[in-house]
Amino acid sequence: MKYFIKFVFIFPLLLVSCGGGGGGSSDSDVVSQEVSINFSSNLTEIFIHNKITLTWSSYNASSCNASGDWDGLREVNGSEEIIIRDAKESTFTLTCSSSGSSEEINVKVTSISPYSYADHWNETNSYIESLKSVYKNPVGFNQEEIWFKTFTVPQSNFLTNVENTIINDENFRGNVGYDTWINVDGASYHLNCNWVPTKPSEGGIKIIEFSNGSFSNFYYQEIEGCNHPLPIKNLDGTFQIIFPGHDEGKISAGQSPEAPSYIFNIDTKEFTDMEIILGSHGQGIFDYDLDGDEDIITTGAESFVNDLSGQRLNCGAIGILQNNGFNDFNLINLPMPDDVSNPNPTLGPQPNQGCGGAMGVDAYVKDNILYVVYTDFHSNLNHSNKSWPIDLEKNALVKYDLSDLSILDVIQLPAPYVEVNFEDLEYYEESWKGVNGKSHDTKAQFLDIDYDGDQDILISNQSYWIEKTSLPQILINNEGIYTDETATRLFNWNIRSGGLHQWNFSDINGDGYLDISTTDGCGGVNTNNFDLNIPRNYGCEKKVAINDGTGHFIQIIGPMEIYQIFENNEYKTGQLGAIFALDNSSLRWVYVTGQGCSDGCYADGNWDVFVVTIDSSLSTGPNGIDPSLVGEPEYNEFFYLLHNPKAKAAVESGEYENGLEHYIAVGKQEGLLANAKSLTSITKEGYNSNPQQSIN
Ligand SMILES: [Ca+2]
Ligand SMILES: [Ca+2]
Ligand SMILES: [Ca+2]
Ligand SMILES: [Ca+2]
Repeated sequence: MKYFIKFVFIFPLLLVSCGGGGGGSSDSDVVSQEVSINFSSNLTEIFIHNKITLTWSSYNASSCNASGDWDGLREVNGSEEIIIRDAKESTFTLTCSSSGSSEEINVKVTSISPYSYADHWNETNSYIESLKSVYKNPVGFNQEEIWFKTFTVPQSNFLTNVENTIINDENFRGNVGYDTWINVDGASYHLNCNWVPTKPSEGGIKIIEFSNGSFSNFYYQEIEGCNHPLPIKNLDGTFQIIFPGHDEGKISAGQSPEAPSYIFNIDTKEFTDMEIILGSHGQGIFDYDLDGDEDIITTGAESFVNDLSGQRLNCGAIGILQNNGFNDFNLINLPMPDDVSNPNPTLGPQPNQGCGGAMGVDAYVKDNILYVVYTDFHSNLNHSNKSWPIDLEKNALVKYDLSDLSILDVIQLPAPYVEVNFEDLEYYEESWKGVNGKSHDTKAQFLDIDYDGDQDILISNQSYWIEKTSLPQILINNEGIYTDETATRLFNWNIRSGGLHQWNFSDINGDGYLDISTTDGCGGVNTNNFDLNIPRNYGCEKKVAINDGTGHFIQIIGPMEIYQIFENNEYKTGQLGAIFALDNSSLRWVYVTGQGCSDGCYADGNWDVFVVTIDSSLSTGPNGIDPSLVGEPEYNEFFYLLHNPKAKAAVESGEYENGLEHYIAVGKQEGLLANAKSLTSITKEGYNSNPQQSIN
């Protein structure tokens, strides 16, 4: 749009006499010497902080004057660049005159603010305050208003559409299982698998396919049980999607929680029983033999590690599934420290005989050493003279010689965050003493999250006592010494959510640094013992948090944004929870619930597929906006506010509405750092599987 409002003032023509002298008159030429102006702006609508160029030329004018939103004398012809800082309609007036004529033109330019803020802080804060009022221990990390206001993506940016699908399995449900996704050839596959509490062999695999952003297929396979889909990448760029067997539903029936593993063929869309029986509670993806084909390390490769009933007397519970091609895996048993096989299992547990175990595991290989992190680590409980003593209930890092898998070193990791920092934790049950401990540590991952060149470790800590918590413990590697920096690295972070068995790393805001998306159920805030009016969706473990580039994470999207409650979309028990995917920079969540079904019931074949999207891709400015809209493409709001305390103070005092406004006004001139790029190096080549470590 262009606004040209032209005011032309016509003065009576002046008769100009010339020639002749004396008092005599002579014929005069009457020449039109009216002043006229051309005056325009190259842009008439801009985002604030952007530049316009005003250009003008005049005829017959002896001078020009600017007024309105600029002022002062101007040349009779010229151009000028102007940056408009505020959101408003500006009027630039140019008046050019000669002694007898004048013209004035107004040019109008509209400048708009790109900022929009989440408006549910008061609601969120009331939940935080309610929890604080009844809980003895912290309810979250760094939950101040500034972090919520300046980063949370507004609920109004989310759109929910509903599709329908048919699933003929009366036992279909979402728990207990976790999820991830994979993007292949323009399609993305939202992946989930589950087992069902107290019900043996009633699990399912769900794969929801989107093709070019549209819902296209739902693939479903009834299985005994599984809890983590594992998409692994081959050297040639193809993927295999593995669903390792795991069925805790069998425990209540007195059975071992093992189940067959499945593989999904993306080309044929077929599921195949891999004929590998596992009790795979926790796993990691890594390249064991450095051949470019990703391999898997898993717990429960012989039996379920929590099964200390005396059934499992020989060792080999930790397995590496070495990838030799599609559905072609070689199982390598990995010894744990102080494992001693029982030569005659029929005799039962014997002193100094038996095996260790773990609930979560991850690995990487460097310089012919295999590094393995074990959570809920326990070496042989019958061993009286251990070679590798580690305190009970701690997590551990074990180094193996890659050539013969002999143990080189065992390092005790810092205790789970909650065990060190929280009061009055209780054991979930007696059998966890000495084994899982008070914190059930379900997942581990090696990742260089602070981009300093060494592998840091994330461990999921879950505690199930009255003040149920879950959080990703962050252990930063300083020259081989691991330090717990959880509390100073998580922001706008609720820990009173469901469990935390799974997260994924991908670059959600397009700055090259890996961000985290967490996922688990919606068991959520434990309000059974208190009269708290907190909606169930607040307690869902569905977070998206961005990395500042040095390993700090701030939640920008959580369950209150994803699960927007409206009629017929109330949160329902048993539904398939929101599965996140990042697909060509667009974010999407999919969840499935029974059509016309109220809480706790199951649909008769007819299911609603809820598809939640955001109306734009996310970037590094305030609330996920693109900072190039205000002319600062490299700017990172989280980095800036976190690392420049005076900028944060200026925003908290209300002097600036966000860090970016402070940067533009004063910070840039003062040389304040606006991102981590000069401090860290990103090696995208090191990112492998999608999405576990992906740059999309
Ligand atoms: Ca390999
Ligand atoms: Ca533990
Ligand atoms: Ca590091
Ligand atoms: Ca990022």
